Amino acid sequence: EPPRRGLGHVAPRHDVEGFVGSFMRELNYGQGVSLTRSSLNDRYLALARTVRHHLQSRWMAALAQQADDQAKTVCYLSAEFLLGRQLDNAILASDLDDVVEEGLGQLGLSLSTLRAQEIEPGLGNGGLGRLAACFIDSLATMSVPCVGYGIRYEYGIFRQSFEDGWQREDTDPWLALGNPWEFPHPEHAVTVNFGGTTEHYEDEDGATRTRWLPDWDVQGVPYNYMVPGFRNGRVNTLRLWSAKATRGFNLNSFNAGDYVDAVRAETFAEKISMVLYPEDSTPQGKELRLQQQYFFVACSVHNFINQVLPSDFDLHKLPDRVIFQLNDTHPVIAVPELMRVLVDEKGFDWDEAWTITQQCFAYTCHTLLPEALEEWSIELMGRLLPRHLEIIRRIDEEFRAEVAAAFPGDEAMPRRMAIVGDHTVRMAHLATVAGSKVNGVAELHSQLLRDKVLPDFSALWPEKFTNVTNGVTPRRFLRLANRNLSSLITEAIGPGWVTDLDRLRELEPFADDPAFRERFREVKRLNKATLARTLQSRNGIEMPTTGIVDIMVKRLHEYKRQTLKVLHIVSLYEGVVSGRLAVEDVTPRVFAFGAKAAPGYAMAKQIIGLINAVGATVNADPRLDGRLTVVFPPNYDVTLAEKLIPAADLSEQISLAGKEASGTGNMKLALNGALTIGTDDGANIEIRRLVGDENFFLFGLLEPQVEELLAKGYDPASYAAADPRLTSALDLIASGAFTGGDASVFSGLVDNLLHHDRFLALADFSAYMEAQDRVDAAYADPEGWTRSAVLNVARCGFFSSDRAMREYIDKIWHAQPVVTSL
Ligand code: 26M
Repeated sequence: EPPRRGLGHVAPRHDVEGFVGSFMRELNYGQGVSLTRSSLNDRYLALARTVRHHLQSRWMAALAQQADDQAKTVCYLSAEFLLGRQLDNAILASDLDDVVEEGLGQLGLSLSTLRAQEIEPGLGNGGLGRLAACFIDSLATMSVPCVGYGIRYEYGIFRQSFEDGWQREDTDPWLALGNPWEFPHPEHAVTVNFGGTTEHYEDEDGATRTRWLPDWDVQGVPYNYMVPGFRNGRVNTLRLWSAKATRGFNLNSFNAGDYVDAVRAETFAEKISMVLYPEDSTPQGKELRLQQQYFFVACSVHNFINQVLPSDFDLHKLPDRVIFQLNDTHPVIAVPELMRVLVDEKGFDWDEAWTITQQCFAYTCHTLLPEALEEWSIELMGRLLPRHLEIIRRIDEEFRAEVAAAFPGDEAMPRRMAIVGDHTVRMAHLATVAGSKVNGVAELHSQLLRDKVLPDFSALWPEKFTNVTNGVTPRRFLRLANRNLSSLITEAIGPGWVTDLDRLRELEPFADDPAFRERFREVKRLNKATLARTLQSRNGIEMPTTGIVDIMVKRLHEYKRQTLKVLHIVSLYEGVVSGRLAVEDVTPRVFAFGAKAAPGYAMAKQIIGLINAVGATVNADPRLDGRLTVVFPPNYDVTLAEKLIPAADLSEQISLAGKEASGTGNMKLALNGALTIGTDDGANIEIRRLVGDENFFLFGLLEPQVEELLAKGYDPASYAAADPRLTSALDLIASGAFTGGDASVFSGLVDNLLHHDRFLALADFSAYMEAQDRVDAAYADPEGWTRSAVLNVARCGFFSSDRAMREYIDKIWHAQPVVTSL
């Protein structure tokens, strides 16, 4: 039925009175409670729904317009979207800050109390998932049509707590109190097939075709989320899929009519979207994980082709209307899926379908660690997705023939480059062969990707490889997370930086203005005080607010080298207790860690135990005069990041050169005025180039030196022997000084460092200590330090995810912004 007037919806009132009325209606009729009897959660839900109305009205307009525009849509396929809390972002995007503050005030409610009630959707592990969230924010702000496609995990990343300093994991029932931000559409559920066999048959024209005779299926129910642009009237969609058992669950291997088995089958199907896998490297090849990947990708491809595009759309023109961006290899099964849809379902010739498919995909790689490259066993792939395996084999055969033709006589080449290996399907190879473009996420990473990870492919198709350095959204990570600094910046240069971050350059002259610098320091002091209050109420942690706030927040991984940070702390501690260092000479510092370890990663969990053990000892030792404090709040997440980052003076980015693809926390910290102590790795390199050597503390081996050292044979013990501070620090840990005298607790960890040390922590120790001395010296000059900090802010506009999206659009997607009428 056509709408009777206008756009078919009413817009909510954008004033205090309208807000209060709407809020009270949501409370009374949405939640069914009076204001006086309402719980905190009632009030939060009513507020969220009230704010939501303002976005919904624009959302409906944007969707209507998109259909008219026939614009190219970016379909961002990602197994993870680490969104963070939604309320503040929605208020900011719809320019309701003042209205909400004032309206709640009239009702005697406080926004800060209500916002604390929101549980963040932790639908990602770390960098890759958070990047996806930043990208869709930027695309909405730039009015580029985009659908984010992913999984609505019932349980997000695990909740971390510490028991005697050891990590413990609990589930994350983030949906338990209700989710006001999602719109389920069970009427648009998509059927996803699994298992069974394939069958060849002759069609009416006598052509041989294939059909898949699957064994079981599940339904994918879409849940839509609004992705609002910053005050531009644009709202894009994030569509997350939830698995639901098919009505009259069709699992042939179960006995028909067996009621109890049927119910068991239901939980079997719904397991698919139950939980996020908590590994962010070293994939385990688990069957359920492959089910997740195919599940969301099949739903997404089907949704775009059959539900988003008009029903009469000519699929030969598909590349004009869509680009599927593969966020790492996790969604790469979309490639054979699109081939299957075009060839088996829509009747395309193979070659025609392949030409279309290749234009519709592009692939972003996020790693360099060989153990992180996904491979699936052929046996599993054949059992779960028999038709897809056939398609992959044909792609592989044709590709190997192409390689053989391009490099005649080189027999090793087609074997090395094969998609289907002896026992596994190599997903990165499939993504590279299928994608129109392949990109790394920082300059060094893209170069190493070409030279080290996929050298044969870059020889064959040099023009396929490109770089887009990552970025972060300035809305969430500066404007919202650091309101104090945002106000100061806006006072100085106006508000335009929020959507044009290069304009932060205009701050440069203020670095030389002593009054501005004093105000900048005041901002840091306020942010430190806020952090201290947060840690106190969140975890009962006592955090001093003077001295350097030195922050290392990221997943726990050996290559990121949290151990190197610990060795620095232990060495300072050992220096004071042994009398080598006078306590008055120790610069006061708060060392703040945030890190989750994958539950199965034993060494990472040991390192967490070590950080906590060292922290407990150091914090309690009166000989340090309170100058060194270790804080390690459990369960680092986006919400906590938003408190830690604005308070930071020093950003620790100390991965072994050549291992961190990019890093994005490094960008967030620099943008918030922290100076970086870092290696020549990932986006650190670009940060240093932009902010200037004199405003960055560089240390450590360069990537080629790492290669060289490993090639000639690395002996970590010799480095320990050569630096007495390192010997003493390792001895102190090994002695049991941090474990009540029990020397056995960390002996494995220390042995590993002395005899293996895969990531060369000991080789970089002396250089790191020397760089930390430079940090202390610089901090002793507050004016010089602040000048550097201001210049870090002024020169990091490049790291906006708006810029990253601009580059994807120009180099890879060739999409266009659409004009939205407010
Ligand atoms: C794979 C298989 C099974 C279970 C989980 C995974 C998996 C999940 C996430 C593997 C890797 C995952 O993420 C990798 C990641 O976060 N990489 C980071 O990406 C960031 C954004 O590009 C970069 O800034 C970081 O340097 C890079 O480590």
